[in-house]
Amino acid sequence: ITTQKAILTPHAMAAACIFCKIIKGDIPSFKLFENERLLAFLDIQPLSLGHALVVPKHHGAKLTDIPDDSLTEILPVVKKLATAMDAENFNVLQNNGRLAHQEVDHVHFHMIPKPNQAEGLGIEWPAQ
Ligand code: DGP
Repeated sequence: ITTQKAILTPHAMAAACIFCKIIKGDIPSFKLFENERLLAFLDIQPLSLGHALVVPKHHGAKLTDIPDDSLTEILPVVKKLATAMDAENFNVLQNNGRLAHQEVDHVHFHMIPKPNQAEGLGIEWPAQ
């Protein structure tokens, strides 16, 4: 039994990264927005209709691995998606590390619309 962890080079980590494969087009995704530095696409396990992910194209596992100028571009894209979806109620979520429920080690911001589930019943979503 070996307890040693495999050590991957940054290049090998990016090569194994599922979001890098989506960015490269090796894995299909439903793209919502793209420029040279960022990609936004629909989450494959949506918590609600329109659940989107915004990722920098450059591989970095956590928020702390991403240069500031790359970070400042992300929130305006999150805002663009929320506006485009008319999401009056939505959560922006960003997990770092396993204990914080990060499953994919490539920085990503969730934009999760909160549809008014009571709408069909004619009930207003309660203020929280
Ligand atoms: P997190 O727990 O914050 O690391 O969220 C990772 C999200 O990534 C999770 O909601 C599901 C999503 N996801 C994982 N694999 C894929 C994939 O291959 N395609 C897409 N579109 N989303 C994925």
